[in-house]
Amino acid sequence: MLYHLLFPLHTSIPAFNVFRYITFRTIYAGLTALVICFFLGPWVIRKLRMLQIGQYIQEDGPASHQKKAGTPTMGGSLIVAAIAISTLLWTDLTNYYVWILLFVVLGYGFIGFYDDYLMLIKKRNKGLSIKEKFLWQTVIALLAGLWICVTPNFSTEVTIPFFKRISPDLGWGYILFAALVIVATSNAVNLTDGLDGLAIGPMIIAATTYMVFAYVAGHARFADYLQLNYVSGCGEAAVFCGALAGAGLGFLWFNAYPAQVFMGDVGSLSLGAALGTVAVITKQEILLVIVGGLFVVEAVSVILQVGFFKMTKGRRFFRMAPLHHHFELKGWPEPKVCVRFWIVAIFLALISMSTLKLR
Ligand code: 57M
Repeated sequence: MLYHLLFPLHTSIPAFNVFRYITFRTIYAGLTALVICFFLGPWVIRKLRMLQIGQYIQEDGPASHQKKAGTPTMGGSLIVAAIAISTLLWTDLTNYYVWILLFVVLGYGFIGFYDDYLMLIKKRNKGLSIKEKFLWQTVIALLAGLWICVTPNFSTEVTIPFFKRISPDLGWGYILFAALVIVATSNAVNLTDGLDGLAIGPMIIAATTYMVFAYVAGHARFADYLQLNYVSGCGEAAVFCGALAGAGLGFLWFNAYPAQVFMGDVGSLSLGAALGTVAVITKQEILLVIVGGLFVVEAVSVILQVGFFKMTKGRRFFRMAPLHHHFELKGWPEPKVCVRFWIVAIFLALISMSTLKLR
């Protein structure tokens, strides 16, 4: 909005020329989202407390989690609002990708919100059933996939990291592929969100990484130089990533150990879906396995644990899944697990950045 309101004035106020630049708008999108979370955070936490939207803690989890009972949850509503407001303020609103990203964040935010609402307010034990949640996640992801595919000049080829000459064209099958990436990322982030700061830290790191990829892929000359798939207009996704990273940092202020608020499904489902969508739009879909490697490892730990449990009729591969619980039960204090997982996420982000040169 600011871009549309202020950039046209650059003929009389030359300083407003700066609104043209994606880099400038990305920085300010980040700062705006951060400031929104920072200032509204205490108010949101107070409201959630007043409404008694406190976390119920399962008894079979690590004992250290019992003291977290009653911590306000659904703080993800603040993240979603901060991302949406900042994106609306700083992006070029004629850009298709901006609307696709907003559609996904708000759509998944709504599913998560409804799930949290059933669980906490209506006190229905488990919220939406797994089938219901999966169905709505798939519907939104398929619509987003279709929208992406019909965006002018969008290529349905898949980029394989490190192999610039191999890029299979999926044609209309790309819609299914995009939906798979979005749904899987959303659920992987949801599984990771089990310790203070554990999901939001790697989310900030992944958003920052994709901010770079979106900027480069949307810049014809840089994309050509780095031999990336050029995606006309995807530079605006960098501004969105700025908002994502900024909102994440603002939320982390309150979610850092010991957390004053949890994000709830409204946060974890929407953030994961946003990340998946950015990966698709920037045409770095498979690279997400490295950028979001930590989320992948957490999800795989659950698959392994459940598979092993069923095959061996009750034996466990890890002390408890997802993986962060395994380390907690080994005696690592919660902040140590969290910071070490962040270090792994930074390591993976750097490896993924190296694919800009290694190909
Ligand atoms: C949600 N939710 C957290 C909070 C957060 C199939 C199975 C592996 C599914 C899995 C599951 O349900 N995962 C998805 C995980 C919960 O956090 C809430 O949920 C939101 C995210 N959706 O925002 O509102 C708890 O996590 C802790 N937490 C923090 N700090 C935070 O910033 O400490 C969350 C955010 C909170 C709080 O304690 O209550 C969760 O873990 O429930 N299920 C599990 O993860 C369960 N694992 C399990 O059953 N493992 C089995 C195998 C056979 C599947 C095993 O290993 O034996 C674990 N979760 C719990 N207890 N609570 C283990 C048992």
